Amino acid sequence: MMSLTVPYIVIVILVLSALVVPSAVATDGPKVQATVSFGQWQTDPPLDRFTNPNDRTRNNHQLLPQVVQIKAGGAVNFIISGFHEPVIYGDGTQPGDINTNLVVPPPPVALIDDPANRMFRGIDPRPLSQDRVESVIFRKSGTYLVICGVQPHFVNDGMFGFVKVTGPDAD
Ligand SMILES: [Cu+2]
Repeated sequence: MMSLTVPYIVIVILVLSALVVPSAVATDGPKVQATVSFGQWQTDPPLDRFTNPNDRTRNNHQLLPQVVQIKAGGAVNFIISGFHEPVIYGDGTQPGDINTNLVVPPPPVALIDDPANRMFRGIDPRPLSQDRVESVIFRKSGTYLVICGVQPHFVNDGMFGFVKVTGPDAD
């Protein structure tokens, strides 16, 4: 009898704990996550990636949507198509604050490497498959700048956006 009673109590405690946890952290409800398309393959004229999977002349350099809003404790899933690198800066950073002369030099292209106020840098895209996902959690409210670290994409094409995170903070 004792051997059955103890596990039953443990299960009850675990179930009760599971009911409490979702109210303490933002793991449920609307705006707990958002998806950002980070670079897009073009379709006009038609693009056939079957034989040429990474035709850089047929890639669109935008964040879609450019602004997303989530709750603190939520995540943004960056769906990366093509040669790009998501880099995220702290609350209040503006595009003009980025020193685009600080770079990891080519080849094949300069990658912006300004560490000031940087809170996240995606994996080095040079040796990788170009299509991938990086999911990033935001625990504190604020407005966060997201740029593409590929220097000409940010400087020439304005490839950046913002993540707006609403409180309360998920500390
Ligand atoms: Cu890019």
